[in-house]
Amino acid sequence: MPMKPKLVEAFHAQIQAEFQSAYTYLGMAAWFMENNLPGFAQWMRFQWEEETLHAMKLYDFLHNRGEQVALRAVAAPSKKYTTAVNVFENVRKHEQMITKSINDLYELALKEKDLPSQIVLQWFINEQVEEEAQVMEIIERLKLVGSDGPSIYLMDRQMAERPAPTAGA
Ligand code: OFO
Repeated sequence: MPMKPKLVEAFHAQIQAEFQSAYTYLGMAAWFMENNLPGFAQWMRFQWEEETLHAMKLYDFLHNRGEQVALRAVAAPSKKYTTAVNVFENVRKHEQMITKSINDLYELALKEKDLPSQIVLQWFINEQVEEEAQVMEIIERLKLVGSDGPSIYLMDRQMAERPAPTAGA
């Protein structure tokens, strides 16, 4: 069954938002590299991959529904960060915005009575809960560590242990 044009448009906007997330996190990976925190940089690179997988999940969904995929431009990410906590505060703000856009998209799928869209978006609703919780945990740990060099070094090594994302992530 074809999707309503308004819903397709909203999916296009969400694909753009996921690619924007990916690009933003790739910019943050570069900042961490430049600030001698390779573990955090690796974590961000995996986050870039994960966001790309999110975008592709929506991309494939539209294609499987017989709809066209219209890719939109993504903006250059900011690199004006001050500290690791500041980077993750920006991630938190960004993810809260993404959560809102996923929730709005789900509301629209409900309104349009599009059941397959609702199901695919339920996965994203759960994912956003996880993403926000994960970022909050990192912020809390960073605040605990403060400016203690050896603790930052240790945390950087732990961040590097994050496994590579998979399509189900
Ligand atoms: Fe796609 O979850 Fe973050 O943005």
